[in-house]
Amino acid sequence: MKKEKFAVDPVTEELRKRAREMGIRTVWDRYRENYARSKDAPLQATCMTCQQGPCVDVKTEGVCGMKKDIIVSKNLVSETTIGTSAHVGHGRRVANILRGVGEGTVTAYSIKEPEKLDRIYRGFGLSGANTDKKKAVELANVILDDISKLTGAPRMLVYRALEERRKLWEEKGILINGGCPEIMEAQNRIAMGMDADMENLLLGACRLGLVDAYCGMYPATTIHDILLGIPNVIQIKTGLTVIEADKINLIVHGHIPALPDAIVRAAEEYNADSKNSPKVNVVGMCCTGMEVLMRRGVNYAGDILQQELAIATGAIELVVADIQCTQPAIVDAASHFHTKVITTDPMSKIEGATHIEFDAEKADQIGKELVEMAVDNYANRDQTKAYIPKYEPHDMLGGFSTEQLVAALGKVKPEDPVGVLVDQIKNGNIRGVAAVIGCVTPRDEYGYRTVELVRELIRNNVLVIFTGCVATVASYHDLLKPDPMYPGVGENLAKVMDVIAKANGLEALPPCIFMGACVDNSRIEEVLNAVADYLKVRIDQLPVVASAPEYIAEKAIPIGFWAVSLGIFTHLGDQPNVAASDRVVKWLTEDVEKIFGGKFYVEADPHAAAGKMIEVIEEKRKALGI
Ligand code: BF8
Repeated sequence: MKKEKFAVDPVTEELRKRAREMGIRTVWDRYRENYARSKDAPLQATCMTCQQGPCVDVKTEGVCGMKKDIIVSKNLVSETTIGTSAHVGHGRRVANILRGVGEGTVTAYSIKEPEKLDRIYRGFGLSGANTDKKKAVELANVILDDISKLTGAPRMLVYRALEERRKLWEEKGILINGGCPEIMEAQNRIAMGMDADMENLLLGACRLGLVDAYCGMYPATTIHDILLGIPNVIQIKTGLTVIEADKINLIVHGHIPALPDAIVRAAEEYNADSKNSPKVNVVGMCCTGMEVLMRRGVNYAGDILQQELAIATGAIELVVADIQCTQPAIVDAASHFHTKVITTDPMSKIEGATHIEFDAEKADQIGKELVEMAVDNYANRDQTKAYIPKYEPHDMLGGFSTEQLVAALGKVKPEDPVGVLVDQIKNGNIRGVAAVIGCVTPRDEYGYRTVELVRELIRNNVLVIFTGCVATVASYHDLLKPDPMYPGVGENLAKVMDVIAKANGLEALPPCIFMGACVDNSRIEEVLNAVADYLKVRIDQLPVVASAPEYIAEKAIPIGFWAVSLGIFTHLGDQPNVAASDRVVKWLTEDVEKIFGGKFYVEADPHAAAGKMIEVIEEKRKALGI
């Protein structure tokens, strides 16, 4: 059968062309140039950390005698540490905001979800606080203690991970202490003349995966929910054409939704005044965009690859970036227009951008200032240079927090919501669950890997759960658009979705379920834990797989190690930089399975990857006797 050509999002294509014509360099241009120069780089084992070297493209051992396998493992630990630090830094920032809200120094946010606060507070074994504010302070202090303490497992891990996993991690020697000491020791073990045991190093990477989850992602999701609201089903639009030619366009970009929330409020206030015209159009980008999409229904302009393209519309007044995934090149793109780029975090400045530091105690004031700045900058827009392709944005239904998912299932069977999902997995209407997460890559046609992979999974009745930028491209191919015909969805899966939709008064569910930003991978573990607990089996026995078909950020590496340590078969579209060592590749893709029940699997071709993931799901079903 002749394969149909993959249809790339036409808006992205059109704006790439425009960027080229205007001399605006995009990620695709830089990718081509750099990759052309270093296409063999992924095969190299290079150590740059001591002055005996650098030992470049080591064939057997470095000057110090470190074997190639160790260099490769050490570099992987280094990359994992960076990714982990990013998420722990995120957790720390929002824990400080929660504490400020509790202490009364931060007034721009409030406890929006006292029930969730109380649930987590009690889940942590805390008691005695008689007000929400006191609970907030205590909870924030415990989370900050989890991040900093020298000994003892983080309370979040003890609370969230299943006991069986915690015991296994302890037995295998990877049960972690506080987040920062773990990160420090990870750096320590890769110093010159330190850890030269491949398995020990790679188990160290697994440790970092746990740090990322329980000192980074979980704290972030939990606190975002408590302060900004637990997401509920919400309808939004996605795509670069949510940028509107006749409006003042302000992009919120990065990962932490605190300042964006204040910006959205300030924009609403500005727009409510009938004297003010044109109106301000706040749109989202990367994971910050997903956070405000989930909770505030803010339309989503684009993912990591599209940041220059958004600016190339010539219709962006302001880009406000907090942390992570901001390509410094947006400053160059902005220099072609009137667009101003604002950085807001002291660890994430960009040369050529304006830095306005975020201070939670002044969030409302800063939010207003930024909206005013966008309004003022509109006067500088050259309308002859503004260009937005003539395509409608895409519909997307998001907002599936764990709580929302359980509530939706509860409408089918109030006394047993998890049982609804479990029954459908057991009877085979849902063959299994695939968590498809992570970024988008410039390596091949935009979105090709994700979209083709997911189409194949849902056609085979595998329920796909999304977090992160991969959901963007999925939405451009209507994989997040509710459609009662359930196009492309396997008949049995479609029937299940339809029953759940109808029970909730919805016309349809989307073909895939969007659970939020990358930190919201924590929500996925909550769902898996609930299902494993219900069935009284281990996570590694469930017909569940994970995939990061287009991962690019370092943060994906610890997430991958966490998934594998949870016992999940984890597909990566690209291999991390480990190809120079067959031993390391074998450990990651085979040996680790004997320890935790999960392993990595690398495959760039989405059809082959989907086939393998379905095969694993079927094997697990067989082993469970379902
Ligand atoms: O935080 S924004 S490019 S790193 S997926 Fe990937 Fe996108 Fe970055 Fe995950 Ni979220």
